[in-house]
Amino acid sequence: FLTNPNQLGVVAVGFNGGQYKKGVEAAPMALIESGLLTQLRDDLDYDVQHDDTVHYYEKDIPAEDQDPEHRGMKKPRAVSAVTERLSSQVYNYAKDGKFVLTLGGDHSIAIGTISGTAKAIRERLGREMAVIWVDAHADINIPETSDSGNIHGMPMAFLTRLAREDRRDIFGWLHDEHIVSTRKLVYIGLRDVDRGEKKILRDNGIKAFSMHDIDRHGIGRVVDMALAHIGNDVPIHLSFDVDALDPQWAPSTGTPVRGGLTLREGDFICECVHETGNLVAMDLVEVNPSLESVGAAETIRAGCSLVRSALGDTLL
Ligand code: HAR
Ligand code: MN
Ligand code: MN
Ligand code: MN
Repeated sequence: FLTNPNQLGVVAVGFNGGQYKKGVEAAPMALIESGLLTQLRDDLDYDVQHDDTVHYYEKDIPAEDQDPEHRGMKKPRAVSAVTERLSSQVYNYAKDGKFVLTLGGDHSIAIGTISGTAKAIRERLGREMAVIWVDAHADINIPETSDSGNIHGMPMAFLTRLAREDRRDIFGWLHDEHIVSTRKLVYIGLRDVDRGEKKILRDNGIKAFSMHDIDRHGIGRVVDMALAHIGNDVPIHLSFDVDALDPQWAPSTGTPVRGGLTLREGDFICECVHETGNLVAMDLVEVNPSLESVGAAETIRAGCSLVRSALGDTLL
């Protein structure tokens, strides 16, 4: 086993500083209040470790006037401080062999989660980890290709070292042990990729399955191809942006894009990744309960379903 069976560490990160819409910080509490952790304990027999508070990390975050733009990035010091602390929190669970579930928050938090598991897996198993990134977006802008300056559109660039910064207070804390190889990254569900990002994907030969590929081959073959690219017996970190789902199933998210995955396709991806036995961590991000108030309950329900699927609920 890559993780101790049924040992689950939960990290709740109510952070919204990687983009500009308020509300995504309330998602961890909304997911927990809807019964997610109780279900994992009672129905799935996980030994769930969670301190029952949502971390806003407010005291770590520099005041806005102390955090001017840098290379066009918005709130770079705030995102760096939060993700640095998150990285060690995730690392501490993962180094003990626990499966780490992180509830976001916007997708900038993946800088913290993935760096933390990558480091723990290197130390504990002497292995490089793979990342499956399920999203409408590639989130691999370098600061210079980003139109928005929002860091939730850049996490994979920092995690692969396609973007780097030496100043410690702006992601300079990311060291070799935190980094993921572009060869070990696979995307599923892409349909809104910026021009600069397409070039980055092409130039670096990064494996990506768009909605077009899913229409052509079906979700079953796409997941098989994605897992084949990663290879057998490679630890996997699944980073699931709820906007990968079609807005019909997940309307309450900051940047919805039509033409996405059905909830069943999303659950299917999670089930297949669970079935490999190699999943070591999962992020669920970009649920924003304050957007599309009628759809909030549905979006939360979809998020819970994805997590349960990744943790083995829906398999017989
Ligand atoms: N690509 C755009 C940008 O960089 C939009 C990114 C939207 N990101 C998320 N996460 N919602 O996937 O600003
Ligand atoms: Mn994303
Ligand atoms: Mn997205
Ligand atoms: Mn853009």
